[in-house]
Amino acid sequence: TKVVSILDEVSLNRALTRISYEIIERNKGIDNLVLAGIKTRGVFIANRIAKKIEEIEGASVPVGELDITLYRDDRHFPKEVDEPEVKGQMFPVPVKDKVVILVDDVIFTGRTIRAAMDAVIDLGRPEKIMVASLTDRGHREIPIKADYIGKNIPTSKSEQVKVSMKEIDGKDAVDIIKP
Ligand code: 3GP
Ligand code: 5GP
Ligand code: MG
Repeated sequence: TKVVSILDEVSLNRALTRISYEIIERNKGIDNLVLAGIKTRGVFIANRIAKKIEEIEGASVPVGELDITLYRDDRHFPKEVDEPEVKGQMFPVPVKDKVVILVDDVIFTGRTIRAAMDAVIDLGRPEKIMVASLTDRGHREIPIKADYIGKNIPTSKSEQVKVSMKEIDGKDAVDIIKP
């Protein structure tokens, strides 16, 4: 295997700063915003974006957590037969009439985001749902797009995107693992 560096600590941080500004700009402020981090690394990313938004705007954005795993969780990597489903959620605020931004580290087939949308809609009717992802590796299997993207990473299906975050991996980085 070969490891190719895509983002280092500095460029990863800049990507999240840009996304934070884009979120504020496109929503004309932060009044109605709720961030929904998708476990595991999506939650760390959501919290970092919330911190940046607070630094920029001087007001806080609530962050909720969605736990979405493949319905068979005895395997680390998915097969076609597995479909992501919601295991749990922790939301500090209602989503009714809010702009809910789903936040994840990697968007790939889009199925995780679809499950996350179902979970959010089950909680109440948001005004709007948007998607922010640190990386987009392509290969969508359903018509879902990300509204805010840190880095587009063209990959083959056999490649893997490795996202490391200080909170659990001890460093900030995005790499491609080539088989
Ligand atoms: P995450 O919980 O931070 O997103 O799915 C468990 C972990 O395995 C994920 O961490 C993710 O980083 C990693 N992973 C790598 N490749 C894949 C993949 O193709 N699908 C899924 N679901 N996870 C992957
Ligand atoms: P999707 O449901 O879009 O296929 O996959 C999205 C979820 O699976 C994300 O939460 C992401 O963490 C994980 N995932 C899919 N592909 C990759 C990958 O190549 N690398 C990493 N790190 N995670 C991935
Ligand atoms: Mg993830």
